[in-house]
Amino acid sequence: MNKTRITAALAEHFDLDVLTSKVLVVGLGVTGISVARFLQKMEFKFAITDSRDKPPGAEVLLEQYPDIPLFTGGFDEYAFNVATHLIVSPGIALNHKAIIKAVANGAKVVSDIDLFALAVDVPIVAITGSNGKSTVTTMLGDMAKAAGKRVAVGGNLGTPALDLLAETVELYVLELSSFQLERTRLLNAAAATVLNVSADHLDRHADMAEYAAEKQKIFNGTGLMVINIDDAVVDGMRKEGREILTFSIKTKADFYLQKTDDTEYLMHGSEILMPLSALPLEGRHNAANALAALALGVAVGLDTQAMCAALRKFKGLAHRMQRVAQIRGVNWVNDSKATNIGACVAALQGYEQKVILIAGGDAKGADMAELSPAIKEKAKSVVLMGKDAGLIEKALDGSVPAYFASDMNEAVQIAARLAKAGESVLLSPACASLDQYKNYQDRGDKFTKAVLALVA
Ligand code: UMA
Ligand code: ADP
Repeated sequence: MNKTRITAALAEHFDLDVLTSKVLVVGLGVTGISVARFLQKMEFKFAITDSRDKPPGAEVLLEQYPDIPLFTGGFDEYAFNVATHLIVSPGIALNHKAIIKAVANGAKVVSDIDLFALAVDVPIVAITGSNGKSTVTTMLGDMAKAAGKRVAVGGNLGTPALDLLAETVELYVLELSSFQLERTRLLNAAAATVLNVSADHLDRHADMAEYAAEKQKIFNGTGLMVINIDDAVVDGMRKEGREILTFSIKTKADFYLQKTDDTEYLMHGSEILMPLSALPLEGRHNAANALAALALGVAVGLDTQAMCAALRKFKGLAHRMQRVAQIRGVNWVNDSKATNIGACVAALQGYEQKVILIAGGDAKGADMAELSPAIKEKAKSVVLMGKDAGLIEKALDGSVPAYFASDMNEAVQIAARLAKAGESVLLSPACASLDQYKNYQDRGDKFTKAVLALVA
């Protein structure tokens, strides 16, 4: 890292000064720790605050940086009063009263993604969307590796952007959430995409227009835009004068699907890339994901053959349409990562025969009426659980038999009684998991455990 260049850029864009700025890192999860490491390397003075009594990163911090002041168990008023800069983790809303007050007193809010953008001087590919981000980010990372690039992959996917920084990296591939984009100004990705926009996180964003506007920020700058022309909201994000590559699973685009002699192919213009059947993933939405990854890869000069070789080997991520078992002829599928309506609808649409759907959790302010047409069309019955189970039942209005379960074991047992050989039971909750589980992985693991217990 060229420290002199980075500190000069931080001073220019954020008035961040190594000697005089008082930086407060707000939030001590993985982002907060990554920011602390970065600031320490850059020799800034800073403190950290987290409203929890025992934030997840506290042990790492105390072990690695015992001298950094840490305020926990509330947002410390003094720390906010003296701060000139707040570096706020994505999980913390900017309308928190401590942040509003500090900003009114002149403090500047900076995101870890902006710090990252200023530190990097090689191409960045940035990926957002309501669904498919992690899949496309991982696909593109695999493609870049197959094409021989030294690539670093992370962001909302798991490894915070600042922890990816390394001299040897030739290409960064970042998954970005609306929470991260909301507070990012300086990202100028070489290529970026918004995969799709459907209702999500409406407990944090005022409405769909605001949510889409945050996502659109990924296109700030001058880089190439990869546009999903099947999604009207995304199609409306095109900017005049910018280089654009389009993709579609419905119609002809720069990257699209074409059927010839009963075989469907992934296409780039007139070039056949590979048969769709060679992509080892369930669901048509994954064809869209593959086309988006190919377009991004072409945008940054990756070799097409190497990208297709990576796609042929791509096994998909856990908790996304993951087949966990076939028991007495019943297929059990874990799609716990379906934390919004769009993902659940995509999962249901992939089935020809009706399924038994396990759904529910925290709807995050979404209108469950938008889910009911897909359930009516594709579900034989539903097993509902979690905080907003009642909202789904209400939206279905008696049109599909609904059963309630208090936990995953009970949900799986009810589904096992309902399912006949040849049918599928799909966990695709359309809701966040945090009302009943640590996270979506925990929910998916509990589902798998309960399913495997059926054999015993
Ligand atoms: N905190 C407070 N007060 C609050 C809320 C949170 O002090 O009111 C503290 C928490 O105690 C926590 C800290 O803030 O210790 C940081 O919280 P964070 O939620 O930002 O967590 P990180 O560990 O930094 O993880 C974040 C992303 N989390 C969220 O956006 C909620 C991770 O995405 C991401 O992988 C990581 O940065 C690295 O970039 C997770 C996620 O759920 C997977 N993302 C959402 C999604 O995918 O739908 C957007
Ligand atoms: P994200 O990182 O945006 O949450 P993931 O790749 O982790 O995306 O997938 C999350 C959920 O969305 C899973 O249930 C998955 O099956 C579904 N999904 C993946 N890609 C798409 C897509 N292009 N359109 C709709 N749903 C999708």
